[in-house]
Amino acid sequence: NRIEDDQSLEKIKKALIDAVDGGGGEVKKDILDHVEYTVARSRFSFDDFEAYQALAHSVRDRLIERWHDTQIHFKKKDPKRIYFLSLEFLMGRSLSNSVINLGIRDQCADALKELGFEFEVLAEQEGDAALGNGGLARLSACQMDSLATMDYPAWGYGLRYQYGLFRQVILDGYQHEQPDYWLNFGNPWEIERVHVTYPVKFYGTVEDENFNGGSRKVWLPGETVEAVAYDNPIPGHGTRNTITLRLWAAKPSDQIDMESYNTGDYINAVVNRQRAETISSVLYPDDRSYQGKELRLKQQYFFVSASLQDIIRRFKDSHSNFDDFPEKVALQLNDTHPALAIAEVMRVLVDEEHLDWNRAWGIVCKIFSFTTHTVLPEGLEKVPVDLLESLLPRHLQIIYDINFDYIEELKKRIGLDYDRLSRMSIVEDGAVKSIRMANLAIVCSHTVNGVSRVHSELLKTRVFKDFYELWPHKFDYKTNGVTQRRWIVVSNPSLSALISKWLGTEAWIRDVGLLAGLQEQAANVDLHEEWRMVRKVNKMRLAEYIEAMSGIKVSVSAMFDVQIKRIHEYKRQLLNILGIIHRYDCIKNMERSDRTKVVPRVCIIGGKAAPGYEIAKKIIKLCNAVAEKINNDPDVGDLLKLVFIPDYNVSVAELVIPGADLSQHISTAGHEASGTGNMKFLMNGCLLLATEDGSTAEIIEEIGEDNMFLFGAKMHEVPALREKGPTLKVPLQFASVVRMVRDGYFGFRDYFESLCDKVEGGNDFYLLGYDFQSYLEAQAAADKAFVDQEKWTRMSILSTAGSGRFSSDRTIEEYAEKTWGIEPCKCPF
Ligand code: GLS
Repeated sequence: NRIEDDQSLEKIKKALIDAVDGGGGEVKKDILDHVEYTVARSRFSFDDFEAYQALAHSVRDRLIERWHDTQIHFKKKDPKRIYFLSLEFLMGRSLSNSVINLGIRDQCADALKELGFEFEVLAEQEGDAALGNGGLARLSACQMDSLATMDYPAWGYGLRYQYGLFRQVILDGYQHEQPDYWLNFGNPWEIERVHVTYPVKFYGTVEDENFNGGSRKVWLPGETVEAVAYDNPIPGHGTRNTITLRLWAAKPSDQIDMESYNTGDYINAVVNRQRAETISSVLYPDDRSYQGKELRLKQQYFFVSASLQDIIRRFKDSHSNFDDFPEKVALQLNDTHPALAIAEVMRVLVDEEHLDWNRAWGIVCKIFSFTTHTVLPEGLEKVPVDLLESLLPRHLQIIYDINFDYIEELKKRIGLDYDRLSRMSIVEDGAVKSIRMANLAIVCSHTVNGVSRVHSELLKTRVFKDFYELWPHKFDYKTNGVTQRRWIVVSNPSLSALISKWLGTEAWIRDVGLLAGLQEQAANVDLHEEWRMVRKVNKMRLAEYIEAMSGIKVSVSAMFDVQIKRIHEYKRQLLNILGIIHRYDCIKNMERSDRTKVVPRVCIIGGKAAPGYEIAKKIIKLCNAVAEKINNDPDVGDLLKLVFIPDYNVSVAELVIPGADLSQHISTAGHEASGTGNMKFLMNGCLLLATEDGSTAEIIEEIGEDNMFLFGAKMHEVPALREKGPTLKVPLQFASVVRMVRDGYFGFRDYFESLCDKVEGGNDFYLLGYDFQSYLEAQAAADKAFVDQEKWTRMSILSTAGSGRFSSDRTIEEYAEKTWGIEPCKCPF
């Protein structure tokens, strides 16, 4: 879309004159200036990408003004601040979100139109910032949006990975991973702070030193790396407040290793320095499992140390007594990944600020809160002691000291119950002696949060039972939420406009409880008509995307049935695929005359498998193999299609969710800590087909069982069912669809054998066979409801209307009031 013809030139010249005259063309002028001076292209000739860059910089200028004002305001007021420490943030694209939150979406679109560009087209030019794996990371991003919107004095801290989550490429149906060098084309949404740097130290030894007649520990580190800040301003909606997400990048330290230079080994000295940069180079793609890798531990400490130096420096700017620290600072540990922060604060207070141990400990116990996001034992991080000892010798000593005091205290409370003491110890004495990061976080935090009510029950009764019995007051939960700004306003503008029209206000964008007002209109035929129209347009958009990406043509009158999330055995994408095979088989065996009764479906599956997770990769291959068969079977036609959407990420979700009729959240009960995809679909009026797991249990309370399709074993039934092993009854249909896969009906017989073995012969840990019958029944109920479009539309409206509780605004308010003890600090306009 290069502007070269004369007519466009004329337009631009006119726009320039308008701009100089101040004729409402401020944004236009800014865009053109950025084309010329930032992008360094002629203002008479620039393409879509360059226009995007110029627009992004114009928006960034406005963000920076607000951001400065906010920071000055926070400094003046000096409120208690929340520091949100997270190793992962899935921000996705920033342009649309920023202009909407700044309230300049229309202005930008108008300016672009005059320049011959379309806002939507430019928005697509932006890459997807994928500095995280899945739900946990996207949750952090949603929570940042809510913190800014609700005027909380907050900072996010994380790592600026050069390579985000890998790109998934599907070749012959198999997943391949390609590096995502997302910074290739620059990133206008960040500001490099070359002067905000801190040294981070590793390795070395700890020595005793005489001090005040006694002795103290001194860490003599062996390696120093520099952390450089990159600030990402996060604008709130309908407020001037714009907060900071500060991400750290590793750079070689300026401290010159004279030894190497003097030995004449100049090249190696430079290469060694460069190695420092690898610390922030790549995001670990494993979701919920940890392998005790040195680089991972280095990343954790690197971001924790830099963040704490920054936080402590800010505190010391206006305070001299560390006893005031808990009044000014709340530190949120997003999962155990930043748990080293606990040992680091102790180290700084004791070794560098020279507080005595007990005083430092008193402070530590007041500042940390911890949220755990898992129920799976393999999700709980353990760090081998050997690794910690070599990388962070002083921290290991500190953790040992904390553990010693704590175990002594514990003995007084629970007596000499050695089994329990050993379970509760921070140090695990096994084949590989390790530090249990979750235990460290629980012992040292004042609050331990779960992410849904069901999750919290599991924490109290199973995962952290011993701790709950000791400290019931520490345990709480804040059900996750997602931001309606991103998940309705940005991704579904037509629905957003429709909601505002029918509620007669846009106030729901900041006060999502107002969505409940749609309930009373749920039977209104005019609303129904408009609602269906919006949904249809979104489905058309999705259908175009599917065709462009896979060549598969799908009919928008079919039911779009979607399951998009990380591929995991417990999430049971395999159950979905086996259900599709069953549907296919039924259609094939049906009398022609009966086929008219079949509700046409487009089944859409998307998600990445961790690169080393073999079974998950086989599930992707199976999905593609089944799709190949079904989509090329003329006998089935539009009655059934299966599409695997490659490289699922935030931007893809923004496109897929508004176009879904039905979405599946079908984890084996008791395995999904919360789930947040279900909330995004719900807000968009998509009906849920789900098990009663994670946050779904709370969704049921809001919209009622009748407005969704529930199935499957309940959480309390699962252990007994597993006990039954091979004697557990499974329906014939299940055996028959698995047989089709085993027999090579979809090809790749040998390759799929181990996948089939996972769900048969007493190995069916996730109970696919047991749940199959009720799954099919729920699917049949969905078909039946879909035929009755009036009923379906009512259910859809009620889903959106009932989604208010699942806004991250509510979650953040709960954290602010109950856990962090912070107040809004609103920057004047
Ligand atoms: C996760 C859980 O698995 C999800 O259930 C949860 O919704 C999410 C956010 O709390 O956190 N834990 C994790 O390690 N990745 C997740 O998505």
